[in-house]
Amino acid sequence: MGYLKSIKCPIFNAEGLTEKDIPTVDQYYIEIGGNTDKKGKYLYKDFFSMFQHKVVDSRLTSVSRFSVRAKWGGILWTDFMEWIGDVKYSYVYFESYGKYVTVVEKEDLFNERIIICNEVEGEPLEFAYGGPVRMVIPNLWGYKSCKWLKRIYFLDEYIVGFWESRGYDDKGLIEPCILLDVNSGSFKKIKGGEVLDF
Ligand SMILES: Nc1nc2c(c(=O)[nH]1)N[C@H]1C(S)=C(S)[C@@H](COP(=O)(O)O)O[C@H]1N2
Ligand SMILES: [Mo]
Repeated sequence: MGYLKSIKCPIFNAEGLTEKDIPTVDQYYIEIGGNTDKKGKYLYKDFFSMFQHKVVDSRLTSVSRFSVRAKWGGILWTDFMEWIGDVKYSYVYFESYGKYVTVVEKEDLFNERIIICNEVEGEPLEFAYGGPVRMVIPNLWGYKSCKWLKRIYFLDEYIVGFWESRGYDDKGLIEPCILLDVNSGSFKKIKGGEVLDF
């Protein structure tokens, strides 16, 4: 059992995806698109071999009032953007292997802990938590962190995402509230913005 499951981290799966709906790791690809000359489909292995593996300690915090801390491993967004190079965009579009879409504003993508994640606490990211590949954007509500990641597009215009079309805020900034700290099992008060620690 992986770390997240062992601490009973909630599992969100709005599109009702099952393991059969996603390709096996040797056929899994990530598609880069939009305003970039790096556009194309990259097989999982080829994609991850282009970057150094890094680990960040951060929290995924859901508008449904929980926050979970973990060591997330994968490709730092800053490293990814360095490879992308010169690109003009205002938004980044993330789409899953299901019907899940979410779009993030450029200014919210400079956080150094944003990661294209394929590992949690040294183990491969489990299917239930978005494996083999998901986004972890700790400075925004969890609905901006797309699981079962398939597409990353650099866009000029905003597209309304899955939860955003159902009333969730388009920017997704974390607001002050009281929530469950999944790691300790206790309720904590947060002051808004990235939850760095309690
Ligand atoms: N593809 C996909 N990504 C998703 C979701 C989803 O339903 N489908 N739920 C989002 C929401 S609302 C949150 S809080 C986090 C939850 O991540 P977890 O299921 O690993 O706890 O994933 C986000 N990414
Ligand atoms: Mo969420």
